[in-house]
Amino acid sequence: MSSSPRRPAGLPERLDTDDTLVMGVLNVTPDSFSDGGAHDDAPAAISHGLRLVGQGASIVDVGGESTRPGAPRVDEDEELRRVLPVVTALAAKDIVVSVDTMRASVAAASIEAGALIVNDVSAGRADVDMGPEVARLRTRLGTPPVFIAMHWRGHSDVMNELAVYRDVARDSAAELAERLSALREAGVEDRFLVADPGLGFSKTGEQNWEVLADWPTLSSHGLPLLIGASRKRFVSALGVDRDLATAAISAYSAEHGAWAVRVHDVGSSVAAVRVGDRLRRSVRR
Ligand code: PMM
Repeated sequence: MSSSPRRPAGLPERLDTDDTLVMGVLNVTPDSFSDGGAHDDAPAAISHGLRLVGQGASIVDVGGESTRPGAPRVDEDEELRRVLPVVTALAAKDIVVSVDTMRASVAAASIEAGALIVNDVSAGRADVDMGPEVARLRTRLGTPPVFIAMHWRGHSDVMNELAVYRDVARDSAAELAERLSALREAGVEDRFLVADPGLGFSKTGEQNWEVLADWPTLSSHGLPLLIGASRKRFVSALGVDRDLATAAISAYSAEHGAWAVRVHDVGSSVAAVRVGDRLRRSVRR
């Protein structure tokens, strides 16, 4: 459906597949709305990460700062304390780890600890050093890290007030395109970039559905795409099992050619992306 590259450079060969990948969420935070802080200590978080891989996750996304609407920021030392032992242990098992952070210093320390991907929900807006730092970094595989750049308008304490658009799909894609240009100017190469529409970030329930429904606009960046709908309010608001509803969005995303989906419940989305992949291959273009 889209002619965008299917996947970024810089990852192990086993991820060189046309199948949509499943990224498992590992929030190492006491205030995460998703897991209630159940993994706020390294051993529990590490075993949860291994469980995600066992269920079929190709990537584990480790985050030490909640981005839940209204959440306060954590300081840098605390963020490092939460993520580094987990990144180190999972990377030592040759697991592909991404670090979900808005801080260049945390990105750098995590790449040093073995992560291969920097997932910055602010796409370099929260920390001006992020773009140049990621361009400079080299992973344990000897390449720059993959950089996931998401559409973002502001920190969690204010983001719900910022959900004002003329046309949410087009406006948010245009804003992300500006960020992508800034990152390229900072030296991040296109082949390491992934775009993410930022579902649930400064968008009302209805606006999230409008963004997701407009796949041509969503995929207009000419980059691999990551979709993160898992357990978000607009999904829970359907009033059905939020992981099954997330899996349905995973099938839709795979059918449209997403590179990866970011989910909490890996098993259901692994099955769902297989259906989406299978359909995509049989669609007459
Ligand atoms: N959503 C959350 C956190 N990080 N990263 C990317 N790239 N895309 C997302 O949609 C995204 C993200 C918030 O969800 P969580 O608190 O359940 O992890």
